[in-house]
Amino acid sequence: MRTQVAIIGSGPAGLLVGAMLTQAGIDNIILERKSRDYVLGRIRAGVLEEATTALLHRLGAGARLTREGLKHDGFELAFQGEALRIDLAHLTGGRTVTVYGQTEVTRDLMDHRLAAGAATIYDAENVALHEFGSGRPSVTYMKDGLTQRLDCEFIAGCDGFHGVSRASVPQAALRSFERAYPFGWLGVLADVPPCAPELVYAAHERGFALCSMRSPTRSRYYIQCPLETDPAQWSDDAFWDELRRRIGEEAAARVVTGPSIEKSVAPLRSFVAEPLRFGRLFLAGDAAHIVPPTGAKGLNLAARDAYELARAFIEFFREKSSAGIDHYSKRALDRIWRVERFSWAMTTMLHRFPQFSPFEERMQEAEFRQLQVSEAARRLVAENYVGAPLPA
Ligand code: FAS
Ligand code: PHB
Repeated sequence: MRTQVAIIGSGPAGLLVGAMLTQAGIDNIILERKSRDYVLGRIRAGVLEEATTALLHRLGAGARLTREGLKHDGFELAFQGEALRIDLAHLTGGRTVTVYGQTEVTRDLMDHRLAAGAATIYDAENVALHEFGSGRPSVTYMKDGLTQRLDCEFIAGCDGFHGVSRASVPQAALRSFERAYPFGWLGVLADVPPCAPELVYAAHERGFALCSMRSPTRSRYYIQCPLETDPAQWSDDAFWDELRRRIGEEAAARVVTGPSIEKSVAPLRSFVAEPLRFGRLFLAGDAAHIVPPTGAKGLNLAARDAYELARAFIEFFREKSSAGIDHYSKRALDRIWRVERFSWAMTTMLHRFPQFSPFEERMQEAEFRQLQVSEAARRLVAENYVGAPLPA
């Protein structure tokens, strides 16, 4: 088989690269190691920047998002029980975010791809990348017990942090930067109404908690937990009790409890690989970087990578210009590091770090107090949270 761009991974990054290439008439095939249902079963992000929603609409994949997405023009920070609203719309000249689960984004993009007749090969096992340093890259994989080969002109490595793409790059050619946090997030999804109209990020001496949602009848909650936490060891009641201890009496009184429909632990990590290009192989999304979810950036960062990489491929095939692909890595990394900083800063301010000295704990409080007294400080948080607009 042959295609112009082989895309590894059917998460948001791979699906968005594929959708943009298909819209531009550039042939592409997605190789996904799991089934469609398995990919859709993963509960991940929940907040979309305007740039991400604009991209979905430009691709013609935004109809359900318009119907079901919840537009939010602010969120709340709570620090040891003191609340502070970040008025996104006021601070950014009207910019907002949309609450719409990553699962739904993935479903919409998969359905959009199917309707466009673009190919995704699910359950593709043992994917291997070949000769991407030359002008003749190819990908091999196992499907139904048979080894298949896909010749291509470019490979988009969109296969997440544990994927094969970054792992295929010779160690000497790649430099990575990592900060592993000494805790994780225990997340619960439940069909109960949210406790507040907007997201609540709460710092508490017992640990961080986040009140989020998926719809007016479905809530998503997180509490900071030790890395080795086994979600099965947490009863629903124990989770609800701990959540209410951390979010302040007013919000706690509004929490509606119910049976969890999903319960999982996610580790928190900051990670960047440099560079993002290796000959004909390009990394995008979690294959290239990881942010702690405190800034609601992971999915949005992946979407922006996908936008820039797909435009670079389109420029190459349409205008025979390599300017886009030659500048992709530097341009993306400049943006990625700024988002890494924001996600790291939000995580550092709001979580309980067992190894922090009393001085560092005062610095956490000072970060919050600075936001209380300075509109400029709140504007910086708001601008980072809503993200940069998509170019016209
Ligand atoms: P993804 O990991 O989504 O997709 C990669 C795809 O590649 C997967 O479908 C995988 O099956 C496939 N793949 C992997 N190896 C392969 C191989 N060898 N061959 C073929 N296919 C392969 N972000 C937020 O903003 N908020 C959150 O609350 C949040 N929670 C998260 C919780 C967890 C447990 C995780 C892991 C991430 C979370 N994230 C969150 C970040 C997440 O949303 C990512 O940023 C987003 O999924 C990135 O999308 P992709 O880059 O497409 O990677
Ligand atoms: C979520 O709803 O899953 C979510 C929202 C905001 C975050 C992280 C996760 O910062």
